[in-house]
Formats: sequence, structure tokens, C-alpha cells
Amino acid sequence: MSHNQNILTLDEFTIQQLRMFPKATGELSTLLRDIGLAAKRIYAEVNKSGLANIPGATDTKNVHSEQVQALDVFAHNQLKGVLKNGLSCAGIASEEMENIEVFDDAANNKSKYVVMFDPLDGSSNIDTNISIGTIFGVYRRISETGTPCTMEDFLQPGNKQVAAGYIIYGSSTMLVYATRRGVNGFTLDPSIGEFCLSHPNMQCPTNGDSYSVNQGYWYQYEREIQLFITHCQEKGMSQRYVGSMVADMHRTLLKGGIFLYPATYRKPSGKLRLMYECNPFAFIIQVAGGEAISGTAKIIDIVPECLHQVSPVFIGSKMLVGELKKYLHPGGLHKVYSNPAEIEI
Ligand code: AHM
Ligand code: MG
Repeated sequence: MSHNQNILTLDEFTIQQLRMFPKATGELSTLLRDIGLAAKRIYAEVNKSGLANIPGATDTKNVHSEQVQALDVFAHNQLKGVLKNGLSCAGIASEEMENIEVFDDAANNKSKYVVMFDPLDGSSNIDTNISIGTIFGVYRRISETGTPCTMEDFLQPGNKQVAAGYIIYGSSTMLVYATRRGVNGFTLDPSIGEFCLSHPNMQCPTNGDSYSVNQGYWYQYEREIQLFITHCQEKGMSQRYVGSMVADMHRTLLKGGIFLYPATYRKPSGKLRLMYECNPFAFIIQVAGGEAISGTAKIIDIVPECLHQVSPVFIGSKMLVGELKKYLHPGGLHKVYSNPAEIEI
């Protein structure tokens, strides 16, 4: 089979971008290339899951008390490996690690960036062949280059990201990343082992006809959220919920719609991680013309207090997030939940 030589690979695309900015150092391009390499290795392993001798859950729980899957650990190690061996990352924070890891050596101390990632999001879906993904956000460090990076480099609001992206391991594998200049999507061509530009300049449609929420928690949602979901139903919108944020957000970015992970009675601060899940997607969706809020603030404006902070998140098409805002109270939601234990069914 012949290959279309007009389609740019991820490397060619980042080099082309560099040519437009002669003063750029190429450090961010190298970093994205490194992440692309880790993504290919994770893709190869994810594709094998289900085969004999590929273990599922490990004996450990992560900092969020969730069961760690063997592939979570594999994905974490691959990302850490490429970033540590590369020249563009001073340190990392990962959903699977309690603390930051500072790559304290002469080469890495010189780099401008730190990276935060969820190595394998939706990993509880591995066993059932449902799409899963990797999510990452890249920040310019605040501490002086030439020295080891510090915690303050990581505890920055999402609006300080210089790039953010995700990889979806689905019916095909795609890497999508955003810088302030735009969002571009690359599909892995397994026959040449390269990510190829397939979705240039992605825009989130201003409106959409689906809402994405775990409706099983209906009785745990605040009244305002229930009213908004009812509003979506009255409009005849479809409900779509994979339960893998990467898959739900990929659809929302391509087709429009709104994704909600509200606070619940059991998780009154929300479930999704601000640094590893909410911020990267909020950055991507905003560059693509959409919007992302927590209910009281723009996601990317939240100043984090700790690495593993969680937040409610409402994200997607601008018009739909606008409609949701009409249901929210200016000072925040009322935090009035029903206790599911008291509900008579
Ligand atoms: P994970 O990082 O442990 O995989 O959890 C995050 C996932 C998201 O991908 C998804 O949107 C959400 O958890 C689903 O949660 P729930 O099953 O409560 O609806
Ligand atoms: Mg996750």
C-alpha cells in the first residue's frame, strides 16, 4: 500500500511549526515527540491486554484509593522514562504518584518545562475493551532553569499551561494536543508507526446534541444539576457516557455537547483530578472555542492547593455551558444533596 506523502507526521508538523518561529528553541517540540514515543509504546501494550500473561489489577491502591492496574504502572513508567531520558522536562507529577519527581541532573535541570499526567485514564475499563487514554499538561517552570524544579512549578493554575493533550487508545489511536495557537489531532498509522496529522485545527462546535454524565448518580446530584439535566432531556438531547473521560471528551471535542462530572453526595468536591484531568481538557477545549467551568470558576483559573485536588467539571460547547450557567447560583451551588441511603425506591 502506498502512503500519502502529503500527510505530515507529528515530527514533521512540529518542525514546520518551529520554522514559523525562528527564535523558538524546539524544546516543546522535542517534549511532544517524547510523549508521542511513550504513547506508541503504551498503545502496543494496551492492544495486547486480554492476552494470556498480561496481569490486570495489582495489589496496590493509588493515592486516590483506586485499584492500580498493571497497565497504569506500565504507562506511568513509559512516560517517566521518555521524559527523564529526554532534554525537555525538569520533573513530573502523575496521578499514580503521591509526590512530584524531580529529574535532578545537569541536563534536565536546564529544561524549561514540567509535565503533569494521568498515564492511563479510565483504566478500570481495560478488561472490557473500552477506549482508554493518557492525559497531559505542560507548564513552564517558575523556578530558575539550571536548578532542580520545585513544587511551585507544579502548583500553577491551568491557564499557565503552554500545551496540553491526550492520547486515545480506541478503534484507532490518536494523539491530540493544543498550544495557544490551536488544537491538532494525529492518528497513529500502525503500518509506519507514526502519528499522522488527520485533524488539523480542531474546533469544538458551539452547540451539540448530547450531554454526558453518569446518570446513575442522579439522586446524589444537587438540585440545580438535576434541573439542567432535565432541561437537556426536554430539549430531546441524547445521553452519551462511556465512563472514560478521554473517550467522552474526544467525542465532545469533535461533535460538540457537554460533559459533566458534578459534585455528588458521596464526593462533595467532585471526582476528577484538577491537575491531571480537568486542566488539560479545559485548556484544549478553550483553545478549540469551548468552555470549562467548575460551577464557581473557570477551571483553568483555579489556583491549586495540592497536587491531587479534585473538582466538579462542566465542559464542552460554549452554548451548552452557557445554558448550564443559568441554572447555577452566583455564589456556587447550594450543596443540597439527597442522601441516597434515605431514598425510598
Ligand atoms: P481513573 O483516572 O481512575 O481512570 O478515573 C477517572 C475516570 C474518568 O475517565 C471517567 O470520566 C470517570 O472516572 C468515570 O467515573 P464514574 O464511574 O464515577 O462515572
Ligand atoms: Mg484518570
